[in-house]
Amino acid sequence: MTGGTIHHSHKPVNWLAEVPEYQGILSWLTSIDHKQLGILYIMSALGFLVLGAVLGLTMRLQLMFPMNHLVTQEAYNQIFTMHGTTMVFFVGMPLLFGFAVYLTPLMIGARDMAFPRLNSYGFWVYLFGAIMLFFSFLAGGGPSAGWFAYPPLSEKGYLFNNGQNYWALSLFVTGIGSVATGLNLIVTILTMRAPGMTLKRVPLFVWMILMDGFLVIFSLPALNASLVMILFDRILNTHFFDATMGGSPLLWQHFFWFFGHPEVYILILPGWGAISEVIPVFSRKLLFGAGVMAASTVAITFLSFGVWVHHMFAVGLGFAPLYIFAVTSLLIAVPTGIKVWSWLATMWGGKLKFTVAMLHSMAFLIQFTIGGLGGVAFAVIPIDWQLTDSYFVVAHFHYVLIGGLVFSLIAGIYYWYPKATGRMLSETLGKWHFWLMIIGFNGTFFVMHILGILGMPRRVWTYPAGMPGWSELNFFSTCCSFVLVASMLLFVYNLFWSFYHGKIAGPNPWNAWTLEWLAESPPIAENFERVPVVRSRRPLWDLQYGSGGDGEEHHA
Ligand code: HEM
Ligand SMILES: [Cu+2]
Repeated sequence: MTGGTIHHSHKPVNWLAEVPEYQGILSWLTSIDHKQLGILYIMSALGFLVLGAVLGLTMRLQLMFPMNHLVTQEAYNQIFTMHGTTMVFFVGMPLLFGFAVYLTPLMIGARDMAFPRLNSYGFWVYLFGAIMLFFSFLAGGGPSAGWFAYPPLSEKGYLFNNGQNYWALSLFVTGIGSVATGLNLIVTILTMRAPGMTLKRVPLFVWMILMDGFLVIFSLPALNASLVMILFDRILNTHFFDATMGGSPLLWQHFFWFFGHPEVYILILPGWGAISEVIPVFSRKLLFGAGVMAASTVAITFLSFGVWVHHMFAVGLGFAPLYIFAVTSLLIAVPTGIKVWSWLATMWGGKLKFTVAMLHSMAFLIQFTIGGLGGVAFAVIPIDWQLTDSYFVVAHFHYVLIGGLVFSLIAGIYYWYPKATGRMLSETLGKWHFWLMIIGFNGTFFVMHILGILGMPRRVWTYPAGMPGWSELNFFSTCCSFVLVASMLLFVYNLFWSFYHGKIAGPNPWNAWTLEWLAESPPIAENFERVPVVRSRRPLWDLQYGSGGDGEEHHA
């Protein structure tokens, strides 16, 4: 049951493993509780992260020396395709949905999502789709046309094994789950908020999840439509993307990037949301310019549907579209820049507390800015023409995806782990993890900017000896990638170790002020005994010290 009933009978438990409703594997397999589903999403995303990292490490090992023969060329193609697809669709998407479905009801004072069964449907459909893609290895070989699968390469004439069919079917299935979950999040946020929680008072994280929901429901159908078309081309001999029969490979690129560009914002928005909760709490100040922050998210949501052609500057579209899309792409830097300044201004003059969550947030700020500046560089057409499909691109999107998305959501895990499990993560292990990750990540990917400028193309299986700097930089990058993977293993170890041995957290270990910290850790089955009337953007502060309206003058 959702809504209505309130548990009066429960005994307080302060550790996830003791929650009676969650015991036994069946309780997890059949759950429609948003908290369990959130944890399932996050755990499976972390599982796929390990898989994806193994693939990444294999590529780095292959590229460690010139003329290396660790894997074959065909295997390398499958590996980078599976790596990119896994990271974007089976790590990034479930990780953000995990945070969204776990936290949204708690943060708005609701008992569950609007449609709890649809919520469980979304998760299982995603997991089924993801496993189906890996099944392709048992059915004749993985896909090998890259994560954006441009025709004609992805057409049957060039790739006749079944991998590409699995690829299209798998993403089609997970796409259905994503749209279901996106809708569910929108309806939940619009209709299930606690009394008094106006849209102006929802935490920034929730606001960004609302925008994320809109991005999901408007962009993923475009991908799914094009996936059906490529499947028809491959299986039913239609010719949507076949130029020799009057079709257009460019059409695929338009469809794919109409989805693909918003997708990068789908991936990064929850990270921004997490940062917007973590930085204020560990600066002991309300978020600076929260209204502007919300407005700039809306602006980015709209703009992100109008920039897709910047992925196609090199295909020969003529100058008018190039100029238009260069300008819209540069425009996105404005609201994004506003966000970075807001986070900095929140820290400015605050009482900073350098917890591991805060450290990851600060690293996010620097690394995401580097990634973002790389993006601005690509919006400048001549620079794009020079650097497109070089390792500069690989550097750029890993700075956004790891430096931005992964760092910020790890900050979120350190911050909310006590809420979900009832125990604190070890800060000592966390600091080791943090510094190893900083060294490993920047060492691996920063030098790729230089490799790109020196002319190394992306998606190459090997390279000749004696190219300027290539051997040294590739060797260095691979060594650092081992440090990166070691740091991730330490993090996973911390997750398990702290689950059994971490300090008991209590409801509000960070002295934060949003509603999820009112619930017990872990929260009871329907989240709250009683939700207070919300009078400002910091309801827990109001409970403690009385309400001061919506002003931002109070510094805790
Ligand atoms: C252990 C960490 C990682 C390592 C060592 C790594 C390494 C690499 C390398 C070497 C490539 C270039 C392949 C080539 O062009 O030949 C690549 C591509 C890519 N990576 Fe990663 N990566 C890591 C983590 C991630 C993460 C966390 C994400 C996203 C969340 C990601 C997303 C991608 C994407 C989308 C591609 C493009 C694949 C394609 O061209 O089809 N990577 N990665
Ligand atoms: Cu883009």
